[in-house]
Amino acid sequence: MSTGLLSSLCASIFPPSFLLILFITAAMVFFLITKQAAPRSPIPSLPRLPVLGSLPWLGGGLPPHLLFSQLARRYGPVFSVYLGRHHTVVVNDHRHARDVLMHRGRDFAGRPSMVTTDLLTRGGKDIAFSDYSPLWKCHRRLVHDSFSLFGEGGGRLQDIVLAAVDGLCVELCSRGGGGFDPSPAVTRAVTNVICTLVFSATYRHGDAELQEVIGYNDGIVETITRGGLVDVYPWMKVFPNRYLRKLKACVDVRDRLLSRKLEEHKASLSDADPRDLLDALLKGQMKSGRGHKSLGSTGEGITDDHILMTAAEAFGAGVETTSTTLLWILAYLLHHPEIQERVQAELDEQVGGERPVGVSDRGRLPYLDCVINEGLRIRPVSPVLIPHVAVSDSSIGGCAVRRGTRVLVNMWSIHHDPRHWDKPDLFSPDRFLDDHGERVIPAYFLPFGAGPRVCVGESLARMELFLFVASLLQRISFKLPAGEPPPNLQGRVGVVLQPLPYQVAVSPRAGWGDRMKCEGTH
Ligand code: STR
Repeated sequence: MSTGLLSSLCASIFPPSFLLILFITAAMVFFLITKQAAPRSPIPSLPRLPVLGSLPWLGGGLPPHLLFSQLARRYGPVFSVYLGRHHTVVVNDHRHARDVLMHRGRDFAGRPSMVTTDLLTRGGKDIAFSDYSPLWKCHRRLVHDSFSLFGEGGGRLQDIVLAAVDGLCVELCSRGGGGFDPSPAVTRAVTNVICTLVFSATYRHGDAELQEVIGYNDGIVETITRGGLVDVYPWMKVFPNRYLRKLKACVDVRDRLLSRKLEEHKASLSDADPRDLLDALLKGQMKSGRGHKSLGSTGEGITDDHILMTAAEAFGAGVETTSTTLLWILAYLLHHPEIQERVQAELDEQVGGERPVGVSDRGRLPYLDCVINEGLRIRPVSPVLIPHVAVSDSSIGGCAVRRGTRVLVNMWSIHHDPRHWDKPDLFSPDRFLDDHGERVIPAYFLPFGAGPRVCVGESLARMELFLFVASLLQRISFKLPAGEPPPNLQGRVGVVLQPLPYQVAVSPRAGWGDRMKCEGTH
């Protein structure tokens, strides 16, 4: 039958308007069916070779966050690369990041198993690197609840931090107006806070055990950074690797020290309030019932290994991140003395110099809060967060993503997106204040991540940063030493994004100078 005959036959049976409606309806049904069946255009992907993956196209020597930001300009905000044989989606804008972290947070809450972190965490008995599982959720809740004990209400953290800040101020002032690198003193103070928080130890300057803690931590940081290639190509672990060897040695020292502390705590545990994080974890472990059968697939609950790895991670995470953020903020204040003066004016007006700053002052010090936020925005310590893994088939921005795909969230590009931040490379705390001088937290500011994997120490970290910055600036002014260039702000990527070493000169502020001199002579 010819089409001409068919159409004249149809036209004689159905009126033309009916045919038109039928056609439109059929087209709509077809469109809806095909839209559901096939995802929208797939995620743009870099080329790849067998074994090497996309490595040849990832050259140029740029650190990952900058490289990905550059690739996003060419491939769009979401693209995929093969890191070795691992299909990895890289997300560079806040809308898709919120999809991954929050809206579909559970789908993407997995973690890859990596050679270095498995070694660091006894195969994922920690919080940050452990894969998503019912046991992990229970472990995370326990850590969260234990942290809360030292949080806002308790005031314990405040006492611990203020004691460490006192020591830090004395140490900084004893170096006087000449130039020096503030990093060792800041790291020591922050390490001391974590030692007190985790196992109630407070160390004096030069204490052998404190040096041991700082030593193994430095070793882990260095070796994780340099030995990381085995994480991309796990088969490389068959070759001798001096970084992996050193990492193992440092982890051994760490575990010996922490096991000793754990045993001491077990022996002296009482019904009284927990003295520190180890006590809180041990009590929580007892309450949740050791060896709780319904939890893990292996049938075991929170074990001593979990407690040990939590303590170890609290160290690593608590020291590296906080000291690095403090050093970034200080570096930017050296570039912007007018911002330092404005924070100090706010402190003088709201707190004065007669008493220490407390957590309860936070509401009265909005500008100081903005300075901290701006530091966290412009130099996020974890510029591409920790890799996520899809634990089930899911999607990002409507594009299908298969289970097992790794996802990197490039927080750097989100925090420097010119569509959301005016002059993103400028340190400008005012962007966190609205027209009425009230604090605002934009949706595209996520320095601690978000969703099920959000940093478990966030509120602890924020409180600690607040107390450190406030107390330091209340008592001390920081200046560039005469003839020194301002700090290099480019940063160096290790386990966290760190500032390059720089020099600072300090002078005690009015009211504190005399006190410092007395204390400093001890
Ligand atoms: C630093 C070195 C160390 O001794 C232990 C750890 C384990 C936790 C890591 C930490 C590291 C680096 C910063 C991390 C942290 C977990 C969360 C934090 C990666 C390797 C960030 O996401 C910034």
